[in-house]
Amino acid sequence: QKQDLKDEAQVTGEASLDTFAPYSASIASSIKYHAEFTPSFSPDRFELPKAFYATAQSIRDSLIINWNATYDYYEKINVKQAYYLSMEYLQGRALLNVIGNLELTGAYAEALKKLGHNLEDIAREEPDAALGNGGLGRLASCFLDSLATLNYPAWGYGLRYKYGLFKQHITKDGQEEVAENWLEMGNPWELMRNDVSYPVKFYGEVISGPEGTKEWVGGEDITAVAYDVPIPGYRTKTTINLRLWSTKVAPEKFDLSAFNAGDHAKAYLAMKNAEKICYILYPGDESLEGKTLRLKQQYTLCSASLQDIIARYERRSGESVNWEHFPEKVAVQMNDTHPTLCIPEMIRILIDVKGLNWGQAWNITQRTVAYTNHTVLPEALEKWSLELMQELLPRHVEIIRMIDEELIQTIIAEYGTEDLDLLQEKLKQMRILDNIDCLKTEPTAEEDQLEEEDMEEINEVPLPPIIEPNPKLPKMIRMANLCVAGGYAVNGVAEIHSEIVKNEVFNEFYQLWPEKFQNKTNGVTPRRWIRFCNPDLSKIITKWTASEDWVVNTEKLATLRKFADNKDLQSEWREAKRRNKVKVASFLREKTGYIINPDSMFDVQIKRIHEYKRQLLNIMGIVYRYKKMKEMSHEERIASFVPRVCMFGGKAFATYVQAKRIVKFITDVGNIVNHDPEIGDLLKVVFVPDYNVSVAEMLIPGSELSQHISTAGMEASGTSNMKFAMNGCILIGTLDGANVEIRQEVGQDNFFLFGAEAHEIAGLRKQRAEGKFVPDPRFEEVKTYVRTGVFGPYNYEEVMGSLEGNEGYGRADYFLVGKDFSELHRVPRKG
Ligand code: GL9
Repeated sequence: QKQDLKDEAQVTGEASLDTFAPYSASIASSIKYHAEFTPSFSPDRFELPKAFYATAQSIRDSLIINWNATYDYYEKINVKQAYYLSMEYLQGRALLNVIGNLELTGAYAEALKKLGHNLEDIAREEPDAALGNGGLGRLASCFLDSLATLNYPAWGYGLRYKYGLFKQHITKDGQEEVAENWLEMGNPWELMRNDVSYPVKFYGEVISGPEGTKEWVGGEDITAVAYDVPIPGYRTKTTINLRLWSTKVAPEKFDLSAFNAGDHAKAYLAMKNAEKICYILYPGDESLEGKTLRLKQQYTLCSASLQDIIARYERRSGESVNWEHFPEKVAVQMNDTHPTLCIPEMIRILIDVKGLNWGQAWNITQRTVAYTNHTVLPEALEKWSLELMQELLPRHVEIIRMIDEELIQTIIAEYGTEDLDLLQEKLKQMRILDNIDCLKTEPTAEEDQLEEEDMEEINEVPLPPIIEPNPKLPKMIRMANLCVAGGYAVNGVAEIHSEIVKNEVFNEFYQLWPEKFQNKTNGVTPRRWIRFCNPDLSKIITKWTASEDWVVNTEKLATLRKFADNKDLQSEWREAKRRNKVKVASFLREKTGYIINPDSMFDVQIKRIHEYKRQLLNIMGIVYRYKKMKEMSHEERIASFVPRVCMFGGKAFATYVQAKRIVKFITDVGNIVNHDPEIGDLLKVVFVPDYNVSVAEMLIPGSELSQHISTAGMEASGTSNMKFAMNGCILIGTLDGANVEIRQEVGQDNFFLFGAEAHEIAGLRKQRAEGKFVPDPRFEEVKTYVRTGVFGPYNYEEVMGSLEGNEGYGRADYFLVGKDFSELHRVPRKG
């Protein structure tokens, strides 16, 4: 009965002091204990930020207990484990999630009250852990929460960047990037494992041993050290692990004699070289130094994680290690192509360290690894220069060559050599090595080991036709092709995207291995994205569905359907939305100084700033609306428009010049519109600075209309679309990514659909390029208006020009803003 009471209090959030008394007293004393005995701050005052750190440390004890129990259990039953390898995790804050998952929110609120603090203030003190750029990283974090909640034996592996995604300041010049030192005051959620570290090698050379064995020697050795972040599930003891690697110099590499001789710089060099690998998330890779660092990061993640996974497999196997059974105990999922080096690294360890032969290692790897594709943008499909890879990872290049050779043989076996043109075309599309001769000039390592008669058999397979490499073009390694060839499964992240993956991006591979291709539509954790970020709505859902089951099983939300017309539900729903909007208004006032009316419609577009996501389409529509308002009398305006606040949030990649111009354009429009006395509350345009996970948790519950308006076919899935839908917000969008499935689920009447469809895009671009497309006159009107300088002295020529066929502005309206604009202009009427 006590448990029931506690649950009830959790749900309503209106628990009396009595309910939590037994818990809150011990929690308060634990917090006080940590403030005193885990000291990272002076002893005298119990204030922020110290109060946050002590609070986090107090709950960490429970996490450790559950982490250990989960680990011991998996160890004992020797379960098959899934490993998610990702260069990015966009975790956000942890405190409310941890205490919420452990169902201790009310107890913590009480305990902190006793100590003179407020839980919300304490929670706000935590810096966002932003080890990711956007949707791809946030997806990884949502998966971890869901895996723990559903009791899956799974771990995440990643890198512990010292600086996460930059902080965004909005100045008069637009976006400015500032380093994000999230670890400055320490990270209470991580457990450093001094006893879990692995050597990672770069450069050096490969020497052949007597029996065809290979040894990779010399070069630069660093050490990767494990930091574990416990990931608790909701209402379960299961606490899984996010293992993040940090890099340091291998102990024997610190040059003590150089230091003693006074050459301090030399002595530090090795140390700095090792440490800088984990300095920042996504170092700019335009320079060779940047590229090298990024490749070192990727290899560090793959090498350390695989050594760890393989060591665990051996330990759990006990006396008899049978490598054939490895895929029955281990699955490695690659989050995009960033961890592709897992494939050659697994093969390297199995052959060079564990003594398996090529056939065994290649087969085991292919049964263990799988790949998720997250984008169809050609510029995002990773390629690495052979030269750089050869220098940094010479042994891996040998292995990649052998995989390429295997693939060539498969292609020849499939298509034969009769139709040479066909074969050439297939090889050109599918090979891993691009612009590199595929003639087997030397016997491969495996062939070296073969008996003569086996060799004869191999020689019966005709040699592939020669495609002369073009010496003027760079020799490249295509990582996605390596993933498809090396893995047992390839998935897209929404139905429409997976179709594009099969029918366009990897069509040749789909024809060869249709069975590998799958769809796994993205998802988001309903704990963070409803239950904890929107407690008011959660109470309503729980009340009307008469259970809390929806928190772990979102299908239960459908129960609400039968009450959709119920007036009481509707008014409760509206009140909750209004309270969330008031919070948004006060947040915006604090961050931007703009005062907005919570009774306006809140229209929100929050996501990375990218041309394909078309923030430009949205702002051009807003400018049109503004111009029409200005042309009307006061009475007409009031009668014609619903008061609306248009919010934008998102970061532009630091070197993406056009995206930064768009940020500047939006803020300039806001600057004029928001100070226009004729317009008043009818229209406000607000750019929310420094958009991150925590900002999303606040904005989404208070939104009414959200924009998901990418050029059809270009947004693989999107995940904020799901979060908005879950918080009772209407979507406006194109038939792209997961919008398609959301629209099916919520019904056509609850989704504002517009824009060209994916299958029309290529044709429309062609028309556009041939000058056959006549833009909507209203679109021309907006461009002309912007060019008059109404929004200030900034030169918008590059932005407007990109929407036209003008020379010098790149691809003329490649994203078809001018095409879809005509469907967006419609002015909503009252009623
Ligand atoms: C992305 C896609 O663009 C999104 O549509 C998708 O929802 C997510 C998760 O699958 O992956 N791919 C990608 O490279 N990013 C995505 O958001 N980019 C960033 O994370 C910055």
